[in-house]
Amino acid sequence: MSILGLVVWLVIGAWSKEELIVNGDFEQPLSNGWTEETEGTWSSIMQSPYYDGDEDYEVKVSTEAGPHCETYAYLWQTVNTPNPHIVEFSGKAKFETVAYQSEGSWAVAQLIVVYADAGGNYLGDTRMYNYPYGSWQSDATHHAIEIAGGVWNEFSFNVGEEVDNNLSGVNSANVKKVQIKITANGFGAQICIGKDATATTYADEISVRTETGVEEEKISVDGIHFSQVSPNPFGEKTEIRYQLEGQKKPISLKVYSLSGNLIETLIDEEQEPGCYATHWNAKNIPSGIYFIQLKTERFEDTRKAIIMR
Ligand SMILES: [Ca+2]
Ligand SMILES: [Ca+2]
Repeated sequence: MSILGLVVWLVIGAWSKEELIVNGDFEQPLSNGWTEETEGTWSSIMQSPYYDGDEDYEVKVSTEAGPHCETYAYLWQTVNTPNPHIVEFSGKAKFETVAYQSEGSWAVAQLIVVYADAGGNYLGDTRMYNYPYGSWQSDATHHAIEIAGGVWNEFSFNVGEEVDNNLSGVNSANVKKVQIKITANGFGAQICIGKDATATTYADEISVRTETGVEEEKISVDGIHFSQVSPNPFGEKTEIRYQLEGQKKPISLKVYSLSGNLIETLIDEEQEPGCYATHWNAKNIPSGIYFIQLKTERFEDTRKAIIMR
């Protein structure tokens, strides 16, 4: 990395981390940021420092189902994520489930990351779950990850990559909202008089944040090498370099605003293999953060560009 590159990275890195979840560490009352819903006498959502050995508070989302009833406890929060490729999810969770399965009871504990469009319509989800009474299959809009019960787990992923890699039925470009849902569900069958099924999800350090540091160069599966945008930040004009390998293919190079609106189409055509340099003249574009997206049928990559005057 050149000295100039290092300076740019430090400047951008200093600006560009933003936590979107409110009270994701559960140190404040749950009414700050979170929404609760429970069904059933023995369902509860509580915070305490004693669910985990560390010093601070965690949350416990729990349900206990008696005979003939299905009960649950849900805790959730929704945030806006203009560009999922710069959004990182992370969190800690522990799952516990017990049910008299031989009598038909069941229990499930989950930490779910739900993807929605700008209007809040459900697109798909990633669910970390503990359900010892059978395995769930992933499909085009659900990524089901089975987690052993009884121990704390740490999870983290880039939202855009998760959708691209594991949810074939969801277009990551449409993901404009992410909902974190901490849940416990139970069903009590007919025999027992007491509590037939219990499910508990403990959680802490839930984070959904934007990270817009300078990305490393990377080689794609579709024979594209998207190089750095330079200069960056810039005042009027910058140069975007990329390389195409393999065969002639349709590509597009487009500029989007932070909120996902198309600003300009720089290229939209078939191109032969080779090295390309394109200029973006942004003289009439306001200062701010923009995303330059290079796309083919099988590949999509985005670079941040900053106009600073
Ligand atoms: Ca905490
Ligand atoms: Ca603790």
